[in-house]
Amino acid sequence: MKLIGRYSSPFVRRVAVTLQHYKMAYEHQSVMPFGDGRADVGRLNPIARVPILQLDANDVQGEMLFDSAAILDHLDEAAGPDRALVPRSGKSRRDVLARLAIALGSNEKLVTALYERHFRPKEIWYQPWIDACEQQVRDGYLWLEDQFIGPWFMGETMTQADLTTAVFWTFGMTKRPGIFAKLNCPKLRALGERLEATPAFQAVPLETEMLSSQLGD
Ligand SMILES: N[C@@H](CCC(=O)N[C@@H](CS)C(=O)NCC(=O)O)C(=O)O
Repeated sequence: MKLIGRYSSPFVRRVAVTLQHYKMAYEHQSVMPFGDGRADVGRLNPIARVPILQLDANDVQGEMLFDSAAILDHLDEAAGPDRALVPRSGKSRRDVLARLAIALGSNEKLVTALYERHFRPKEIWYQPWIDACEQQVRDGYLWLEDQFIGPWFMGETMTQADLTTAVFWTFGMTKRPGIFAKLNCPKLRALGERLEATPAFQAVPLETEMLSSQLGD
């Protein structure tokens, strides 16, 4: 398998950490969907987005999977129901998917605001739109904090909700410490610190990229 996309992307990184967690071997092509990398990514994904997972088992040679959720769905299937980080059915599955939806949505709003701040000259940033996106980020994480049972999100068992939220928390703290350091989310903060210290996370350090340096706090 080959994972395409730089570990600066939280969507790529959650796939990579999951691969590490499942102890699945993979190659990594660290490429950004911006600048010089855009054409390379566009040759693989029609909308030039990462992550992409290129499969290589005999029956699926060369098949490309797009979008972190679809990729993780495939990895869960390959891991088997006993190891899968998303329960197979029922209320426990719905609960994990609900938390993932809010984590993903919050992270997408953060990325939307980052793009506005990065790609538009500062003089024409549309601040009401940035403020609205960042409020959705805060509301999403506060909801997640409220849902956290402990010691894991759903209680006794670690799920993809834990892994993804920890990856996104680290991304948020890195990109917008001015927002994340002020969020009253002690459980999410502790979750992030705990998981970042584990081998699966340590094997996939957050890579830096151009978006980070120009954004202030
Ligand atoms: N829903 C997608 C989001 C992926 C995404 O937004 N990737 C970003 C990198 S963080 C990207 O490729 N952006 C380029 C673009 O959208 O043009 C997923 O979960 O994989």
